[in-house]
Amino acid sequence: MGDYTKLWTELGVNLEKHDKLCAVLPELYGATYLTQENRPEGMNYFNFVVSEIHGLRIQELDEHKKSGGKVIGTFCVFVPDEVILAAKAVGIGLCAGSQFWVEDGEKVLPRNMCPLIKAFMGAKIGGTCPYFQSCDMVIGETTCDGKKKAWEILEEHVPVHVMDLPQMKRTKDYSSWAEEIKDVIGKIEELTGNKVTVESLREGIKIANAKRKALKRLYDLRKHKSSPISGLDALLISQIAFYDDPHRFVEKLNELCDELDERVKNLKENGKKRLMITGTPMAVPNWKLHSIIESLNAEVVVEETCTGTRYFENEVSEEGETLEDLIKNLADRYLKINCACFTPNTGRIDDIIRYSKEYNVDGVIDFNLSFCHTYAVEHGSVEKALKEKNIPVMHIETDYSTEDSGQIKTRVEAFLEMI
Ligand code: BJ8
Repeated sequence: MGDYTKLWTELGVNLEKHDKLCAVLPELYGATYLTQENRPEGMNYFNFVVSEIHGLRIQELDEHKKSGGKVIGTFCVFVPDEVILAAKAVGIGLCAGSQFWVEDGEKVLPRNMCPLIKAFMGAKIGGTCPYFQSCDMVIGETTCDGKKKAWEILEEHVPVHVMDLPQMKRTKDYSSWAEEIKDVIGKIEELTGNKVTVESLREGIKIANAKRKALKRLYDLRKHKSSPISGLDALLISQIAFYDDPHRFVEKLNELCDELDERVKNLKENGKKRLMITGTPMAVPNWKLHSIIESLNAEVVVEETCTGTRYFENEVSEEGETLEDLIKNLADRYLKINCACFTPNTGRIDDIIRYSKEYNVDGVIDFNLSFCHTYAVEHGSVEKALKEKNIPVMHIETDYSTEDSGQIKTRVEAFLEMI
């Protein structure tokens, strides 16, 4: 990575602390990713993105801001990217996946809280995330209790708009979610000075759909036995989708998929167990579970998570003549996401069963970030439904630290022997 000290200083990054973060990542990435054998050539682009994670992309955001554009941070796949794109702003997913940020987060949040929330909060209050520092506004949502209350603290550091996500899926909830989308459009228009029109929103929908199509293409390739790409690499691509330039991302991912299309023609079965991961998201650089699994005789072939299928399943209809029509299309698509913050949430169980067949999995690991109660409670229903279909399942609850890695490895090994 080049020297971005001037840029980071302008953004108010805590340079001393940030240096420590920058020292950890290359080592972790090298050990986790660059030791994999037979990686597709197309992964070189994604290697490059990681090598410049706090450099080139931040510079792009800076150039966008200097030419009058705005940057908006988000934390949940319910926040519609389409409206951010329609207002010519740049959306950045800010969910944080490193233990590095947890300590600062714990200065203002209880320790017995989900690491994802502690990490994004720590990234902001410690001033160690240039993406966060680049944001003119962040959009939160009322999903889980932890995030809901975290916005109140975050507001002291950056302007926050909170979308009130319904927690049921009745007809009136669809209308209220459409109203929330209208409200956020107003907020974004105010921030950017750009009007969201039928044309610009339709364009935003097209861009977001292209990203979904490319991710779906990648995931469909993973259905091959054996998968032409490791779970680790697929996870990385999903994580990068949240902050890379969407046009470039789609182009590079489609190039990679072209290469994988060729690969699958000569693929031989590698004898590895095929696993699905379900549950809570894995924000960059949380590669812990995939790395453990793929160090054994197994491969992750699908993630039913928000850094997986929940991010790209179901496109938004581009049909409609009015803004109202397009907003309704957005509300309809977004409320198809099956997050455990909804009650009931039987759609998620149906998804898991469907994916287990489509991806031909030998077993499922239900992954739970510590203290994420909604997913922990839902584990019972996930387990019951999978057992009824004779699909082996195990529950892993963990955080971002590496202290329990040995223990998790032993448990996964035993699970693999059992299946
Ligand atoms: S749609 S999963 S991205 S809320 S922060 S709920 S892990 S305790 S991230 Fe999520 Fe949107 Fe749902 Fe997806 Fe649990 Fe942690 Fe809360 Fe979390």
